[in-house]
Amino acid sequence: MAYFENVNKIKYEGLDSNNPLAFKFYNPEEKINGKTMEEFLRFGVAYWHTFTQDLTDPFGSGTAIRPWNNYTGMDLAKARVEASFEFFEKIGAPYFCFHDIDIAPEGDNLRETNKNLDTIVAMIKDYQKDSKVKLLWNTANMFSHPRWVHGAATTSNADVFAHAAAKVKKGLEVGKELGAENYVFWGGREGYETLLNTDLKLEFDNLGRFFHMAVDYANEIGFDAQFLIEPKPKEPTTHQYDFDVQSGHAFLQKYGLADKFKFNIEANHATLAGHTFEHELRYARINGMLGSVDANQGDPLLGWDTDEFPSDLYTITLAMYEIIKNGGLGSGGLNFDAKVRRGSFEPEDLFHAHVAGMDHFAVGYKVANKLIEDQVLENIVADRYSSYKEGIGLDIVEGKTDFKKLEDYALNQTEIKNKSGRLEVIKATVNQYLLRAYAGE
Ligand code: XLS
Ligand code: NI
Ligand code: NI
Repeated sequence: MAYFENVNKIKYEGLDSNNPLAFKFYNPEEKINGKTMEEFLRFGVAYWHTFTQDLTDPFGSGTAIRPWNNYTGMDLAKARVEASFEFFEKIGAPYFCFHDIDIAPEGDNLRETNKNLDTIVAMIKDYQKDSKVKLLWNTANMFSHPRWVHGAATTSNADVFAHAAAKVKKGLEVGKELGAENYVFWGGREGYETLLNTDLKLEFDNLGRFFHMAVDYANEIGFDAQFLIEPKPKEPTTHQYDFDVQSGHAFLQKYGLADKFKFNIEANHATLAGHTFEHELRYARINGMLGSVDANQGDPLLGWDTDEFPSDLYTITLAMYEIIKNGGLGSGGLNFDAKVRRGSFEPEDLFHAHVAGMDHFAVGYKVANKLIEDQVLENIVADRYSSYKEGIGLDIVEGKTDFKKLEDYALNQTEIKNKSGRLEVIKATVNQYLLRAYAGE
């Protein structure tokens, strides 16, 4: 049975195509630097946004028309699996991602929940046999149910901590069963509302203990996926512990976990933290911590996680610049942690949204690649820091100076000259590269 009868397999038709259900830029087979776009970009579909959620917002109920809407309970979960593999196949995304409760409903207790999960996991495994589609990552939803009200690994309630451990234990087993390439920890409720009732030190220490136990258990069962922390500064919690990559990295280092984890960086979370997307990617990259990406974008006029499909070509280009410089994402990928707007409620909108996201990343990839090929930013940066290549600058970076020597040098300086940073022309150059891509060059 087909759930998306009106949609055929999406093909690459090129820049001149007017077919909304065709790629204009993303050509999965096109090779860049010896790799096909499909191999390098590693697109993933987020199960929760695409198959589970109904476009509810805080002021109104769901609007989504979905061909599986007439099912309930486990039948609904099964219908979603069938629909999802049809979707993956038609859109041509090689990966998907899910939270445990996206794929199977919670039962009355943990045993029942795990049983539901086992049924659906077996079904997914069966579908995977006839499909190229792989699991980029899975995770445990430890934020929706009321039990997580005070947190999961950072809860004030030890019984909840134990429940969280059991959920992640199961998640690691599921990941292993389905061949997940990564396992994600997003601390939706790991944080606090107010310090007035919070033991900050105990909560951080418990988070460290929790992650160590997760690492140990993965080793024990031979699950070798890359572990990823997904930072977000706030929402739903007022202050979230994995605030951004820099603070997350400090946490991992303090608790001796830095060699076990990398980061899953989400564009909208970066901007909520007051950073650009590319800042988070750069910080992770220069520290060898760039693991995977949740490809979406926020609305600059709104202060929350709107999870829109990515369309800002400028930002995407700068993000792809970081990813290329990183040598790709390794076992990570570009997961569309993005939902169609509440007004885009028809099933076909799910395809339009993914076509747009994939095309936009293909543009960014090509433009960034060209920028790097021509060494545009590299030359600018090399020139800007050229004073460290010789003389006193070289002594500084080689550790051959101290304050006395530097004072001696400074006292004998006649005139200090700075060079222009040339911000405007640099931005114009990046735009020029983008516009050339529009022109198909
Ligand atoms: C929410 C997060 C979430 C994670 C996975 O803001 O982005 O969807 O990606 O738990
Ligand atoms: Ni995310
Ligand atoms: Ni998010």
